[in-house]
Amino acid sequence: MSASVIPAGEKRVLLAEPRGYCAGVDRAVETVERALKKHGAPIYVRKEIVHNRHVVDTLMEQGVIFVDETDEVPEGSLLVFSAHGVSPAVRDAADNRHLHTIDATCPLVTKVHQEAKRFARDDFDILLIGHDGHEEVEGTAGEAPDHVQVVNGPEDVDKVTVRDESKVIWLSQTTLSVDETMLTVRKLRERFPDLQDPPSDDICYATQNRQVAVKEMAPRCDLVIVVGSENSSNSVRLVEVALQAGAKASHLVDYANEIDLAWLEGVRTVGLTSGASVPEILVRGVLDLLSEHGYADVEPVKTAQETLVFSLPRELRPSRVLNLTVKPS
Ligand code: 0CN
Ligand code: SF4
Repeated sequence: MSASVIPAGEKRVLLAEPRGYCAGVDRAVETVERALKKHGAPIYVRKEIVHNRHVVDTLMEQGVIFVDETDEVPEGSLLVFSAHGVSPAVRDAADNRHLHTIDATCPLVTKVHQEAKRFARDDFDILLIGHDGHEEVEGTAGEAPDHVQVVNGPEDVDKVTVRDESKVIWLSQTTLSVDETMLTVRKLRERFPDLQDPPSDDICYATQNRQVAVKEMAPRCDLVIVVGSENSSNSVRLVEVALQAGAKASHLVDYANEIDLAWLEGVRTVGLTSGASVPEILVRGVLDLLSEHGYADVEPVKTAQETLVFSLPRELRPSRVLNLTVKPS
């Protein structure tokens, strides 16, 4: 037996909980499914409804057409805005084409938009920590383009200039690494001691909870597999968090068949988690593959219980049944 071969009895999987769908993704995907059922194909979605290849491919097979911009949508059609939110300019463009729109923006992204509007109204300089080019950042920055500067990370802090150092606030994208964001904030505060914090956490509960679970299991893992797509910010952050928290290796995969069996050589403990946009069926696929290779022992690592559910956009809520029974007089 070679030194790197681990006896089956010693192999195990640590399965992070919570993982996978958050309340905002669940709502966004259901919004598209219900809109399709109600209005029939084709319906249009601006950008990917959530950043997951499997979700997008599945909806495309059902008749959803994903577009980059509103001008690709025929006048009068139905357009859904994705979970990541849109700027007022995008809403105006959709109105100008007389599109019927349904907004699947996560309410926790909308909350950050409201903060941006409020602090712009009070004439603050808003330092939006987030990734340039990410749809959510474009949407939030678009609420107050004259007041918002995007700060990608600690390396951007020196470039920031503000008009009045006593009126500066930081806000953030919802799906960042908590630790890296706090590092950026510390560096910003060294430059601007009066920097104000957001009224409440902008990094959402789901992003935070998935990072906490990964941090808990990573020090015990030879390998952490994160199921998620490359353009999914929160999923990519989980790989980084796993490595920073002590996992010996970590990889992001969309599907089980992307796992390179060489990754498993000499591995006793595999950690497994998934991003907030990832359907559980994809995690099951990875568990099946791991089981075929001797990792049948699965131990949950539970750090939080999630119960949040968001109601669907108004247009898709079941209509209330009115009791029209007329009582005899
Ligand atoms: O993967 P997602 O669609 O988006 P990001 O992590 O890239 O922001 O997950 C849902 C998050 C939202 C909004
Ligand atoms: Fe909403 Fe957070 Fe989910 Fe994004 S990751 S959709 S902000 S709950």
